[in-house]
Amino acid sequence: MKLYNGLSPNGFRVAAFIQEKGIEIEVETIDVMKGEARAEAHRARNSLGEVPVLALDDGSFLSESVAICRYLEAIYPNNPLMGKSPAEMAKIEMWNRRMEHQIMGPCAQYGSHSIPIFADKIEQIPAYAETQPRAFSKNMQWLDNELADGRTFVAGDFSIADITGMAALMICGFLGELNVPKELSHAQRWVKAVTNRPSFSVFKG
Ligand SMILES: N[C@@H](CCC(=O)N[C@@H](CS)C(=O)NCC(=O)O)C(=O)O
Repeated sequence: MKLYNGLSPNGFRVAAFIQEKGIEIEVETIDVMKGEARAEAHRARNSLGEVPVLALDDGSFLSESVAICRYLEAIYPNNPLMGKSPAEMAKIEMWNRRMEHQIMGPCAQYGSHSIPIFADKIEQIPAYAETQPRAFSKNMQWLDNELADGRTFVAGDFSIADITGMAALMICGFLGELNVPKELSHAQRWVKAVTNRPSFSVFKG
């Protein structure tokens, strides 16, 4: 097995997942900001020209960060991050989707519509990018309300859903325009809990 990965939100998700599971996988770095994910060599692994991609031992390639995590969870069941019982698995899936759409979404949209390298990939609308910090704050308010029951992590025990939220926080730090409002004490408690985990620094060496 070999992981083709690079500094990026979805790359973070898989890198942090691997660290949290306590497993080791050979990694080849793809420099996303230099456009290496779109090079022919990488498109042969993923026709969408994106990371992360996991090369399996049978010679095939698996892309999509959550699919890669699902595979790793199945072959390395220790330190489960995607739930054990059917109800836990479904709730974590629900929360992962929520964190992806509500929290990571505005960060990713802001980046996609404002970072020059993505102009080749999508039709950038700068005015749309400008709306995303407001969408992020609004959705953080929603998360704050959800966490008002005092729980530390979004879906019970620490899970892939928190990792997806951490990926959003990583982009926020990089972009500097999206912030978790200081007065949202429950959301801030979650931010503190997840950013204190060693896996939050997975890309900082
Ligand atoms: N749905 C995919 C999205 C993968 C994706 O968007 N990858 C981005 C980084 S977050 C990428 O490799 N972009 C390369 C490029 O646009 O050149 C996943 O979850 O893995």
